[in-house]
Amino acid sequence: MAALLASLMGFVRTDLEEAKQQGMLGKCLRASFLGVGLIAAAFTYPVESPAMEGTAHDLRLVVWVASLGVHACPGCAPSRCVAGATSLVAVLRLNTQPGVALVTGPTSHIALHREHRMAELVLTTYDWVPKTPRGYVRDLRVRWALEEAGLPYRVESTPFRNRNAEHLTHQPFAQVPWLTDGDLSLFESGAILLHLGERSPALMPADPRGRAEAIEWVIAALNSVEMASLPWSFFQFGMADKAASKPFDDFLKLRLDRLEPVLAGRDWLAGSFSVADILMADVLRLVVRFDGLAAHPACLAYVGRATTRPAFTKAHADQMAHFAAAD
Ligand SMILES: N[C@@H](CCC(=O)N[C@@H](CS)C(=O)NCC(=O)O)C(=O)O
Repeated sequence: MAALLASLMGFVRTDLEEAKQQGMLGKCLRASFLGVGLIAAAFTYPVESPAMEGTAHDLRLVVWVASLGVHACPGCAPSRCVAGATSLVAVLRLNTQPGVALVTGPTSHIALHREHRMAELVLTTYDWVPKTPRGYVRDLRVRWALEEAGLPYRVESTPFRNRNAEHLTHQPFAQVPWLTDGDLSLFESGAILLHLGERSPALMPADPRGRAEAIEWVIAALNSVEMASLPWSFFQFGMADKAASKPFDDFLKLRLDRLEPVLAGRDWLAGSFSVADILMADVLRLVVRFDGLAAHPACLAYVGRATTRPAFTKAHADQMAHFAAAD
C-alpha cells in the first residue's frame, strides 16, 4: 500500500513539474482541486452494496477521474491519467475494507464503521434443546455462514421451554434462529443467509449470473429438497407411523434422483462455494443421519465435501457446546 501511494505521489510530482515547465500549473492545480472533490464523492461509496454494484462504482470513478485529468491537463499522457485514476480508486477501495485499511484517514473510518456495524451481528438460538436435535438446530446454518465469512458475531439465547412475547417479535412462529444486524431483526434461515451473502464474497458469487444461481439454489434447497426431506424425517424419528411412509419415501427419492446428476457434475451449486451449499448440505445432512443417501453417492460425497470445511466443524462444535453448557 505504501509503495502504491509512493508511486502515485511520484506520478503527481513529475506531472506538476512538467506542467510548471509548460506553463500549465494553474490548470493542473484546478484539476487537483476537482480531483479532491471527486475523492470526497467517493467517500459516499455504497457501504452495504453488493460486490458488483461496488465494482460498477469503482469503474465509473476511474473513468471520471481519468477523463478529468485528460481534459484539465492536456499536456499529460492519457495512459498516465488512467493509471493514476486506477491506483487512486484501488487505494480507496482497499482502504474502505474492514481489516484491510492501512492508511489512516477518512476512508479508513469507513472501514472502521463497517467493522463496528459487523460487530453488532447477534445470532439468537434456544438456551437449551433435548439431545436429539443437537447438531441439527438451524442456528448452525447461520453460525456456519458467519464462520465462512469471518464476520464477528455473538450468540444469545431465548428460552426453549417458555417462549415469550419478546421471542414472537423476532420469530412469529416461536422458532429459532433469528439474527439481528444493528436494528434489523431477521428470521428464516434462508433469509438470514441471503442477507449475510450481501456481506461477503465468501458466501455469494460476485458476478450477477453466479449470484442469481446461488439464490435459485437457496430456494431449491428449502422449497424443493427440505420440503421433501423434513416430512420424511418425521418417520425416521418415529414421530409418525412407519407403515404410512411410502409416499414420503417416494417424494424424497424423486428429488434426490434429480439432484444426483447435478452434484455429480460440480463441486458446488453456484460455481464457487456459497450460501446455497450451506443450506443444501445442511438439508441433506438430516437425510444422511438416517442413511438416506446410500443410493445417491454424489449427494453423499457433496455433504462430505461441505461438512469437512473448517467453518462447519467450528459451527457444529460451537452449537454442541452451547446446548451442553445448559444441561
Ligand atoms: N423455516 C425456519 C424453520 C425454523 C425451525 O424449524 N426451527 C426449529 C429449530 S431447527 C425450531 O425452532 N423448532 C421448535 C419449534 O418449531 O417449536 C427456518 O429455516 O429458520
